[in-house]
Amino acid sequence: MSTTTSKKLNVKTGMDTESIKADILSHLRYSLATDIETANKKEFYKSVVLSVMDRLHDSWLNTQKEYREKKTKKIYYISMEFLIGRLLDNALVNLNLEQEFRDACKDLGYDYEEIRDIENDAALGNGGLGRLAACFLDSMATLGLAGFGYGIKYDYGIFKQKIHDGYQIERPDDWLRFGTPWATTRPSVMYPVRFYGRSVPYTDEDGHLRFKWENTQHVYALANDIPMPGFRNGVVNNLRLWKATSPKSLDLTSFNQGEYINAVRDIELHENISRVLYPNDKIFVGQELRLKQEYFLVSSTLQDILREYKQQHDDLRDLPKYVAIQCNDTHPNLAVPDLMRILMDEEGFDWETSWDITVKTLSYTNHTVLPEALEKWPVSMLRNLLPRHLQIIYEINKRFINKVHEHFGDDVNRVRRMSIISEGEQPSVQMANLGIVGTHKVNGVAALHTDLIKKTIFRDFFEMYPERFTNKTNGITPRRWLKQCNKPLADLITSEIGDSWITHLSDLRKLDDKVNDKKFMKKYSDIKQQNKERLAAYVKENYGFELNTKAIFDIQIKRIHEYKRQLMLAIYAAAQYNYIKANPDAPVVPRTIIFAGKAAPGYAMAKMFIKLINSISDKINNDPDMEGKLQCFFLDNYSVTLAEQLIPAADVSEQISTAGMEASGTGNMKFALNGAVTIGTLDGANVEIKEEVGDENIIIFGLTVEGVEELRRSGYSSWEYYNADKALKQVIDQIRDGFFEPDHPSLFHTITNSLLDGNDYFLVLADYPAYAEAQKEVDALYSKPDEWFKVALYNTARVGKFSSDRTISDYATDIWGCEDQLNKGREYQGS
Ligand code: GFP
Repeated sequence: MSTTTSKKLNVKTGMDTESIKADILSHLRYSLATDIETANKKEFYKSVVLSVMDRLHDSWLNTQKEYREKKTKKIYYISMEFLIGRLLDNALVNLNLEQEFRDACKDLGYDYEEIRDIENDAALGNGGLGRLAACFLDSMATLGLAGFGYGIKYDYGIFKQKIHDGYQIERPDDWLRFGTPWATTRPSVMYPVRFYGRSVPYTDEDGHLRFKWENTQHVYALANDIPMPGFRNGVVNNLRLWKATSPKSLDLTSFNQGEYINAVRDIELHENISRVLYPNDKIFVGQELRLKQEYFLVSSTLQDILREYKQQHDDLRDLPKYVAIQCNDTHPNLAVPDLMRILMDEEGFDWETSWDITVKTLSYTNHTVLPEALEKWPVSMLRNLLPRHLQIIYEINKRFINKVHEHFGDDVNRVRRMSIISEGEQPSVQMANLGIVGTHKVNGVAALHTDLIKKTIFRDFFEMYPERFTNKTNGITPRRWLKQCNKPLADLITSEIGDSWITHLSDLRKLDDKVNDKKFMKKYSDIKQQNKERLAAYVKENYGFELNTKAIFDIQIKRIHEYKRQLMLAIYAAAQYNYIKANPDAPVVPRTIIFAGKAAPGYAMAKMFIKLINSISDKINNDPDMEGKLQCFFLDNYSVTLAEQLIPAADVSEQISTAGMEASGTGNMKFALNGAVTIGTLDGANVEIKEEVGDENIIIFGLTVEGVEELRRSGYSSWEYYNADKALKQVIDQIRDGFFEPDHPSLFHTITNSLLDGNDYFLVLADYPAYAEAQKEVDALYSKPDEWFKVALYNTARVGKFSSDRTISDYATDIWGCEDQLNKGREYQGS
C-alpha cells in the first residue's frame, strides 16, 4: 500500500469527499474484512454508516463532556416507543454532508439512493406516540438541550404487514438480522433489573421501620446507544436503548446437573423481555410480559440516571434541580414507586423527602382520552412481580386519599374515581392516576385534548390540582418532514427566503407574500406534480399499481382504527364509484385515493376495514368505466419511510376522526407543511391548524365535540341517517349484500351491523353527508388550480407553530425548568 493511501485511510473525520471515500474503503477492509471489489451493497451501506459515525463520535463525546463539566440539567425522555425510521439521510442532513457522501458513493461506483434504501426502518413504535418521541429527540439536539431518550431495543419492531387476498397478514420485523451499525453496545453500562421476591420489614439503627426487597430474580439491562445529532450545531445527544440479557451466574447450577438445554432455555426466557414491541390497538390488554418490559425500562433508566447524577452531585435532594424525567404516556409511570423505593430503601430518605424529590423530578404526558386505552395493572400481578412497588403504591394512595378527603370532604364517589387502586372483583392500579398524583406536571398534546382531559377523564384531579395540568401541542421536526423528505420544495423555499426556516419554522410566513408571484407559484405547483410522479414511479416499482398523476392524490395514512374512520373514506370511494357508473358522461374531477396503515393483530374490526378497502379498490380499479376518473389503493406495510414518500405527493390530507377522539394527530401537520389541503373534523390539532392557516384554507366538516355529545344525549339513531341519504344507503347495502365480495356476500356483516344495529358508535353515518359535501368543495377548489395552490401555499407558509422545536421549547420552559439551555442552544445554531 502506498504511503498516500495509508495516510488517507488514517483520516477519520475529514468533511470532504476524498476523506469520506478513504474512510469508506478503510471500513470495508478493516471493519468488515472485505474490499470494494468483493463487497455487496449491504456491506457498502455498513461502511458508509460507519464513516458517518466517525464524523459523529467527536461531537458525541464532546457534547457529553460539556454537559458533565457544566453540570447541565439533563432531560430524560422515557418512552416504550421510538419510531425513528431510517437514520442515514437524517444524520447527513444534520451534519451538512449530504453532497459529499453522495459524491463519495458515486466515485466508488454506487448510487447513494440505492445505498440509503438498504437501511431497515427502526420501527420501534406503533404510530404517533413513538414518532413524536423521535421528533422530540431531533428537536432537543437541535435546540442544544441536554435531552436523552431512553427506550427498549426490541429485537422485533412493529410487525411487517403483507396483504394476502385483501387481508392483513403479520410477519415479524427482523430489523436486527444483520445488526445495525448505528447502535454502540456499552458493556460497561449494564444494570440488574429485579423482579418477584418479597418486601421484608426491619428496623434501622435509628429505630425507623424500613423495607428490603429480597429474594428477587434478576435480568440485566445492557445499554445500546444511538447518536442523535442536532441540526448543524455540533450537538450530538443520545438515545439509549436497553437490551435484556441473562445474568451470567443464572445457569451454573443447571450446568452442574448437566441440564444444558434447560439452562439455555432460561437465558431465552430472560432475554424475551426485549424481544418484541407490543402492537397496541388502544385497548389495554394487561399481559405480564408487557408489565415486565415497562419495569425493565424504568428500573434500568433510573439506575443509569442516578449513577450519572451521583458522579457529579453530592446531594440527591437536588435531583429536581439537575434532572427532569418525562414519562411518555403511562407506560413508564412505575418510575413513581421505583424512585420512591430507591430514595427510601437504598438511599435512606424518609417518605416526605423522597416524595418531594419524586414529584418534582417527574412529569407525565397523556396521549388519549379513550378510557379503554388507559393502563390498569391488576394488583395480583403487581404483588407477584413487584411486591415492594405495590406496597409503596398502596401507601401513596392512602396518603393521597386523605388529601382528597381534606379537599373535597366525604365525597365517596369522588374518592372512588380518584383512587389509584380501583376496587372491585379484580382490584387494579390505575396508572394514569398514579401519574397525576406522583408528578408535578401532566400535559395533553393539543389544546382541545388538554381541555378535554380536564373536563372528562381527569376532571376530579384538575379540580384538586389545577396548576399541574398544562397543554403542549405536538409538533414535527422540519428537518425530516420537509428538508429531507421534500428536497425540491425545501430548496425552492430556501432560494426564496433563506434557510432560517429549518430551525425557525415560523419564518415560513415570509412565503405568504408569494401567492401573487406567478413564477414562484408555478415552481411550487410543479414541485407537487414532480412529487406525485416520483411517488407514482415508486408505487409502480414496489406495488405494481399505476397511479393517475393527473388526479387529486387523496391520502389517509395512519393506524387503522374505528375512531380514525378510514371507513368513511372507503364509503366515499364506493359512492363515487356508484356516481360514475350512474352518470357515465358527467364530468368528474379525477381522484386517486390512497390508504396505508396497520391494524393491531387482535383488532378484528380494523382488519375487516382493510379487507373492505381492498375489495372496494378491486371493484374500482378493475372497472374500465373508472379509467381516468377514480382509483383506490391500499399500500401495505406503512412505515416512516413510506410516509416520507407519500406526504410530499399528497394533495388532500384526510384527518377525519370522530371529534373528541384523536388527541392531536401529527400526520395532519406533516401534510399541511408539504402543501396538502386538509379535509378534517374539528378534532385534535386540526383545530389549531385551522387557526393558523385560516378558515378558508382548510376544509372542515362534521360534528364538533359538543355536537357529538349533544347528538348522543338526544338519542342518535344511525338508521335515520341511513334512510335519509340515498348515496350512503346504497353503499351500505352494497357492503352488506356482497356487492364488493360476491363470493362471500356476508363477509362484511360485522361492519354493517356495527353501523346499523350497533348504532354506529363512531358516528360515521352522522358525519357522512357533511363529509360528502366537503369532498365536493375539494373537487371545486381543485378545478381551479390557481386557487388550489394558493390554499396549499398558505398551508406550507402558516404551520410554523407545529415545529417540534416549538413544542420542546414549551416543555423546556413550563415543565423541565431548563429554558436557560434553550437560549444558549439557539445562539449556536446556524454557525
Ligand atoms: C397518539 C394519539 C395521537 C397523538 C400521538 C402523539 O397517537 O392523536 O398525536 O399519540 O401524541 F392518538 P398513536 O400512538 O395512538 O398513534
